[in-house]
Amino acid sequence: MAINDLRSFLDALRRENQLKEIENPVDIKFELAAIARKAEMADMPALLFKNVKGYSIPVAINLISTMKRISIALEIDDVNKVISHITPAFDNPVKEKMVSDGPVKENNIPEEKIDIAKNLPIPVHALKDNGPFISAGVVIGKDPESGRLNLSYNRMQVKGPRKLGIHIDPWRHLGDFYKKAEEQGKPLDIAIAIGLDPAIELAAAARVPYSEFQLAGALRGRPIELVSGETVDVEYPANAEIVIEGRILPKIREPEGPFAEFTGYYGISYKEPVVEVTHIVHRNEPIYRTIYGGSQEHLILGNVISREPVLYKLAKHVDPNVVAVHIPPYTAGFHAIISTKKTIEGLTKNLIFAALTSHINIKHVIIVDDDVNIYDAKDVLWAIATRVQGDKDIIIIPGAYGHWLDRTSDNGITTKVGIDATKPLSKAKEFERVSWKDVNLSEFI
Ligand SMILES: Cc1cc2nc3c(=O)[nH]c(=O)nc-3n(C[C@H](O)[C@H](O)[C@H](O)COP(=O)(O)O)c2cc1C
Ligand SMILES: [Mn+2]
Repeated sequence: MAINDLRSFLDALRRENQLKEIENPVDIKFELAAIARKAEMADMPALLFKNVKGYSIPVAINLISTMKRISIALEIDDVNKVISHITPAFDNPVKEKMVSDGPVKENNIPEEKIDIAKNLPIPVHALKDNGPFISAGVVIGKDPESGRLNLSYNRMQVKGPRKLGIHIDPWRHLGDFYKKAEEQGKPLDIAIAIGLDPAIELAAAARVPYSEFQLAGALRGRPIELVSGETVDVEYPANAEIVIEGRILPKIREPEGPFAEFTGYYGISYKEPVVEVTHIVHRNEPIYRTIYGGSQEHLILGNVISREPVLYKLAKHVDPNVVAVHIPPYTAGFHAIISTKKTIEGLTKNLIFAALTSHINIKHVIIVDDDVNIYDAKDVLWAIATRVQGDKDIIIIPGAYGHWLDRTSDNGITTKVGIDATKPLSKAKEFERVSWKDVNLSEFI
């Protein structure tokens, strides 16, 4: 059956042994996320916590931590085809479809009954996160001028029964809409959609000049169905598990955070806008969805999936013999690794420039030969260990622009480094890798 919501995705993960359902009771504070962290680091399946102490709503996490799970999410049979499936979707948006009703409207919590931390199992994730945060809520806003919709992730700290802090980098589309509303002294209506078709989760992390629902539609090859809000002038997915309606208030800024950042460090506390919650709708037996800060799925969503297609295009442009590219989520998205079938000495250095221009976050580039598995950090480090001479194979470019959250940078001004870990062509014979008979382990062990 086609995947069109969170539950059909969970079914697909279950069928592929990629979901572990946990019946043991867990604490919403620290414990749930700590279990998810250990499980993700140990390459375990996605998790569905069915017994969260004090709540009747289960919590799903680590759903798209790996490319394999993303291939399941997008119903692509070959994990190696994920990036080539996603790339053309960006240029072929599929318009949303309005429907009059949907499962998300099966239940509602009116204003007077809202106490968000009691209504929903919102975890406190890392030990120094400043309280419970909604982290996998896709925020849907509408441009006050053009009326177009926008999707983005914005962490939201629970601050009161109907009050959330919202972290919005001002250059984001949502920041732009909020500025326009604020200039007119008006609040900005939003819907926070939680527990979604993973195509919508993936699209929400991308930056496109049109509604990200249309990118999700392109990924699915059919329009995403939306219903209108009850108390807000914003549309949201008919099949969402839970939607929180509210408005970002004008002219108010309050401290928000810290919260674990994608870099693996704590962010600092910022003065951020505040959301007043007006209404909650949810499906029968809803499922809550969360992402812990700095997780592999946080990185894959924000730093890998939307950047690898650009990296691949630029690398192929410079060197048609490029085999594969990867931005490993475990490097905070700061590394790019490229493998190529080297035929000309020197071109591997040009590949370093290609990677550095693919995204400002790329800080360290590693080029390897095609016998190195770029998805295996051990193999890549081995290539650096055995194929690099520091004086010839490392390029250093100081004073370039990077990400300001890189704590070693000077407000984003950073040093870029390229490592050419390919074998010198002239000595190829001395680099013959040790080879082994091909055996099937399961026949013996
Ligand atoms: C899990 C996750 C959490 C994020 N949290 C925030 C956040 O708190 N504030 C923010 O401005 N961007 C955050 N981002 C980044 C934006 O949501 C993302 O880049 C999105 O594409 C921005 O939307 P826009 O391009 O439509 O402006 C987060 C991304 C992910 C994947
Ligand atoms: Mn956008």
